[in-house]
Amino acid sequence: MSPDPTALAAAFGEAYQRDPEGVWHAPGRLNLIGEHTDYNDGFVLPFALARGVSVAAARRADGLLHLRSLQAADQGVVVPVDGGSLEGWAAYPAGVAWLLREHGAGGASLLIDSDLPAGAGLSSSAALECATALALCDLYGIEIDRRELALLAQRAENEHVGVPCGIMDQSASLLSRDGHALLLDCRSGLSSHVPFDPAASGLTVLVVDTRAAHTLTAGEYARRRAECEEAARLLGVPALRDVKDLAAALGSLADPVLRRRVQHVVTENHRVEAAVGLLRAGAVAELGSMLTASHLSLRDQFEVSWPEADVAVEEALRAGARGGRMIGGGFGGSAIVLTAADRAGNVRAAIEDAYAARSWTAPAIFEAEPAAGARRVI
Ligand code: GAF
Repeated sequence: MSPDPTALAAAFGEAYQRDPEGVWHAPGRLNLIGEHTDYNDGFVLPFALARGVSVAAARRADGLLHLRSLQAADQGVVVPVDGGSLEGWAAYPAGVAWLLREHGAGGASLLIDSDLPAGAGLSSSAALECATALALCDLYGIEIDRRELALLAQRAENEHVGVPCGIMDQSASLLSRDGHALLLDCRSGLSSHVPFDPAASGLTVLVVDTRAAHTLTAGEYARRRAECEEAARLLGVPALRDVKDLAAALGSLADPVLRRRVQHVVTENHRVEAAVGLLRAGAVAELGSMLTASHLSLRDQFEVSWPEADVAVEEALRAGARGGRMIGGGFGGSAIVLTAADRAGNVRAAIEDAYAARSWTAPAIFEAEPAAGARRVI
C-alpha cells in the first residue's frame, strides 16, 4: 500500500493549477522493541511500514509555503517560508520548511496524502515531517545526510509543534530498509539493518489499532521524560542508558515512581539487545516472549499502557500468539502481536470478540511487513 502517487500528482494539478515537480513518500513505523528508550540515549528496533505519507510538491518563487492535505477538512494554509507559528497538522510540514530555510529551501506548494490512521501510534507525524523534508531537499538541491535530516525533523516537532519526542520515529522513517528492522543507538546515531522476515519463519506481525487515539501533546509523555531525566540526575549518570548496576541504582533511589521508571528503561535496553541476538540467530518466534515482557514492563513499571492494549495482548496470548505489546508513546494508539501465520485468524477474532464483549469500538487489525524507508516516488 501507500497513497497512489499518480492520483496525488493529478490532485495537485487540480489544487494548484500546475504540475508538481515530484512526489515523495515517507513511511510510518512500527517499533518491534525498545520503547521509551530513545530519549534515554538507549536502543530501539523499529521497522518501516508500507503505509505512510506522500507529498506532491513544486517550488514557488514568492517565498510562500502553501500547504494542503487531502485528509484535512480545511482549505490549507499559506505562510511565509521565513518562519512563523502554526497549530494543527500544518505545523509539522511548516516547521520542517522553516528549519530547512537555513539550508537554502525557499517557497513551495505542497499537497499531502496519507494512508496511515492519525493518532494510531504509527508515526503519521514523523512520516509527514520526513516526506516534506525529502521533498524540499530535492527541490532545492540541499544535501543533508539522512541522520541529520532525522534530527532536523525531530527539532521541527520539538520546537514548532511542542512535542518533546525522541529520535526514533524520524530515524525509522528515513533510515529503514525493506525486509529489515533498524537497530539504532540513539546516543551515537549509529544504526544497522537487522534482517527481519517473519513470513520466512511462518510468522505474522499483526498491528492492532486499538482505536483509542493517543496524543503525545498530552502531558504524560513529557512527564515520563522529566522523570527519567530526574532519575539520571539523582543517579549521577548522563542518561539512564548509563545505568550499569540496576540493583544498586534501584537501591539508591528513594522514590518508588522513579525506581519503576529506571527498572523499565534499563531492562528494555537489555531486551532490545536480546531481540537483536534472536533475530540474528534466526530465532524469530522466540521474540514473542520478549515482546510480552516489554508490554508488562510498559504497563506496570512505566505505566503508559491503556485498557484496549492490555486486552489485545491478553486475548492474543490466550488465542495462542507468541507475544505482543503496546507500541509508541502510550495512552492510546496501537499494539503489535507476533503469531504463527496459521493462527493469525484466530488471534484476530479473539481480539475482536473481546472488544465487542466490552462494547468498545472495533479495533482495526492489519498485517505488517518491514518496508522501505522514505524515497522519491515520481
Ligand atoms: C513516541 C515518540 F515520538 C518517540 O520518540 C518515542 O519516545 C516513543 O514515543 C516511545 O518509545 O513515538
